[in-house]
Amino acid sequence: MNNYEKLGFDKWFQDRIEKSKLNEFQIARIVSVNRNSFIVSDGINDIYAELTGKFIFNSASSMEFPTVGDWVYVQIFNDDSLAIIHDIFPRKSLLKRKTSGKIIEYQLIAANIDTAIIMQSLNDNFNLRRLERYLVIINESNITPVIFLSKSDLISIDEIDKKKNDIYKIAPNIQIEAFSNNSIKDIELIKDYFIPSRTYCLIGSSGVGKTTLLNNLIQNELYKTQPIREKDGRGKHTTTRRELIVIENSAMVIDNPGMRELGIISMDAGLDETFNEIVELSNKCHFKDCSHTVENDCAVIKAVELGKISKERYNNFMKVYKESKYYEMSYYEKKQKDKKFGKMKHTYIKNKKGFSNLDREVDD
Ligand SMILES: Nc1nc2c(ncn2[C@@H]2O[C@H](COP(=O)(O)OP(=O)(O)OP(=O)(O)O)[C@@H](O)[C@H]2O)c(=O)[nH]1
Ligand SMILES: [Mg+2]
Ligand SMILES: [Zn+2]
Repeated sequence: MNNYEKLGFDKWFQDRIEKSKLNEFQIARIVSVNRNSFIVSDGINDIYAELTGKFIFNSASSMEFPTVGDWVYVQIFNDDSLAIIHDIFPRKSLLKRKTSGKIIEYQLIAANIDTAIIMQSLNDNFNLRRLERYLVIINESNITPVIFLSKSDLISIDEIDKKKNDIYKIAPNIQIEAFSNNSIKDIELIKDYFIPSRTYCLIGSSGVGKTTLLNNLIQNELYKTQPIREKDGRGKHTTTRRELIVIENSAMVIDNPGMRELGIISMDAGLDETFNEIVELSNKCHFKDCSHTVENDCAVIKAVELGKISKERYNNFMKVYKESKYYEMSYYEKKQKDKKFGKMKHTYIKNKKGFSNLDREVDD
């Protein structure tokens, strides 16, 4: 295995190399982002990097800028002390979230992640509804989700089993690991879980123990952790930036700051997968734009009444569904939007060479 392959440059990326670029450029992976500067790795060295002016000028939206985990073409100068980023590889996967506020804007979390580890602490952060929201985001990103339940030292085995069962009810095929960061034995077991050259991303609320796990995996207190506030049991947002870290067995882990709120992107793939049986049923509703609340002949409500779908699951679905932008729009608005979307896309492509902020609508 060469150094690139070790860093995760697998067949998927090899098939997408633009051979002519290799005359001029080298390949590297973004390991951290700091406003407009980056650290890239070629598998041996970490190198400070910046974008070319052309790249900045030609990028119409934040989605086109490199993020942690991206593969890029670079030119390296001065004995590995500076790299210039010329272009970016297609992304195998992209984890992003909608930022708060009315305008649809995205914050990129990480690119080219194989597995996202959703972490909740068993004692006070466990929440099925939040879990479902994370699952929606991950499922629409082409990434495998797994669930790590931390702080198992703080509750009984019976309680752990019950919580696991509750998760299986909403996500029957998901892998769940309960563990304690304070147990050497647990950490040894958790380590086996990480496969060399794959990229993992830790996500979950502040204070659940993401960075503590990372420190355990690299057997070093390299990264800062902090006790949670006594008063409300919440974390303090100790981690403030994203970074790709190669752990002992050469798997890669991206730590993340705890996320306060998650924006659901739209009524698409993620919601479909997370609430698969409900979305399928909704095709059988009498009204095409059924809100599944008061309508006669609503297949979803019927299934709830017959006990085929639990009341809880229905409620969770409705909460997420209502937050999806699509739901809030009237039928008329939806039609207008679809039309406008077609037009916008057109203008966008035309304007792409210049600087345009139409990308917001187009990405929606
Ligand atoms: N009892 C117990 N405490 C833990 C465990 N894991 C982490 N902690 C403690 O929880 C606190 C928060 O841990 P962090 O690793 O900083 O949490 P984080 O998820 O990285 O938080 P942010 O960086 O703010 O997103 C620290 O005081 C840890 O020592 C665990 O398994 N059991
Ligand atoms: Mg942290
Ligand atoms: Zn319905």
